[in-house]
Amino acid sequence: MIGEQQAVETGNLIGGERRAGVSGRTFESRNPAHHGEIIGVFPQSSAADVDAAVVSAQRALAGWRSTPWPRRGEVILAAATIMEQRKEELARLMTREMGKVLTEARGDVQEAIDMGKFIAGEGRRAFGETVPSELRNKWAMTMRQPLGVIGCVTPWNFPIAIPSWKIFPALMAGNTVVFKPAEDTPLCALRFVEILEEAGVPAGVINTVFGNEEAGDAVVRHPGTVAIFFTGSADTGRLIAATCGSMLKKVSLELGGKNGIVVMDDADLELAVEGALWGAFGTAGQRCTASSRLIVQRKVLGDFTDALVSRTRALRIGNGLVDGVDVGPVINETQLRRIHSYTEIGVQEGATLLTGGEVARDGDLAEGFFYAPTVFAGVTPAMRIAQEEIFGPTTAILPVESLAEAITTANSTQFGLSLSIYTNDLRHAFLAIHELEAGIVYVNAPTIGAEIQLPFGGTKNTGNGHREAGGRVLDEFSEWKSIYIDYSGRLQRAQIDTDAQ
Ligand code: UN1
Repeated sequence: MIGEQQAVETGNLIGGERRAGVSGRTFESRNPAHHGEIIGVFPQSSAADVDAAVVSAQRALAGWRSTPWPRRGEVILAAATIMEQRKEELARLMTREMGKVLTEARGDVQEAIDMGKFIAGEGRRAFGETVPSELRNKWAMTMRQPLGVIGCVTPWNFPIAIPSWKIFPALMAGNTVVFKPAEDTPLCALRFVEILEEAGVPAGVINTVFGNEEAGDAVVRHPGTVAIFFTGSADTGRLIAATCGSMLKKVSLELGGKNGIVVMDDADLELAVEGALWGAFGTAGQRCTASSRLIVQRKVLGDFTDALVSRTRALRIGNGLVDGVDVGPVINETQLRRIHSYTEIGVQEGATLLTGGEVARDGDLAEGFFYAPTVFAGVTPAMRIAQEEIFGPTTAILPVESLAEAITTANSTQFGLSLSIYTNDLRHAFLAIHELEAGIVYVNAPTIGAEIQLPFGGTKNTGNGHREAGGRVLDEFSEWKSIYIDYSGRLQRAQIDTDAQ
């Protein structure tokens, strides 16, 4: 079997030690392309494990927050450099554990390297402001302070990149972290954290507890975590927001998407087809940015659909470690069933299934969780397949007559992560940039592929108004302190003594 290696067995990483879970229960991580292959065995953590992790993070806070910013930046840069050296090994591991094809796994690791390098520079650039005071002989300025112990709860679809978006800036700002990675990709998380340790992150600054939603819930509820950073489903996000709301805890949520590509009559059709194929079926559609709706103007509908279907049929499904494979497995059996249930829903709703729509079982594929890339046509905005996040290789073509209808259709979901338009008309492009309700808009490119130096996140039910990455990312991970220094030697009253000499 390709890439098979010995299964890893580990405990949680708390205070620089490997600790078995308190309950003694464990779970396995398995290869979604060959379900028989066990990748590793990890503790099924409970509230007691999370408590130990929080206590360890609290103990480490004083030392880490007082470590100079530039020194913290050097540690993060060292981590990014180690990742760069071990990129291939990490990518191969990711393909085995999560399933995405190797080229994309390399991209995932690269995104984390980019994030590390980008944020490390903040070590010498985390500026505050010097602000004029309204009073004479009085100085006013601001500085950033860490939040404290923060909880990071991350998904399986970007098993290294997404943790890096949260953990690198959290550490840069002087916070300590309790990290609960997804149950489907614990080994990627373990390797990422080991690299942080190797780079010089002191014991207790990052503490990792493996497990399922029980552990995640304990991280959210623990009174010692002062802020929660979560990427995952809208349903879970709502529960987390409610808990954090009642505890007055800061919470950053990056949730679902129902992203759409608009294809105008004046578009470069070949480019649009290629973009749709990549946006819909890259990562087997398991991106929150996946292009799950294709909103196509009538004149090009026939040609676009024909080209897309023939290109979709030519995609090679298989183990992502094999050269030439385009679409890997989906993450697990539950997701496979869920994806197929949406095929049934689409058919029941009266959409036309053009290709795919079934579990792929040929030969070796029966050993894993593969789903044939699926295209529906004749979809209307109200259908569930046009509204709900499927998180699999399924896309829906929605015909429209005009730019106005295209924009209304694109905006007609509860989510607002990423929208795109293919057009050669500058007017159409700029109108779309203004009118599309999303945190990210692309022109002549699909909805996936955000770069870390720009803010990432969405409007509406995609989140709660926060952004990850980008130039302002430290605002999410630090608090402002305002400092006034009165050197007049007498009492000066703000708002009252403003004219005093
Ligand atoms: C996600 O799917 O949760 O923009 C993140 C992209 C990637 C990140 C996706 N850079 O598609």
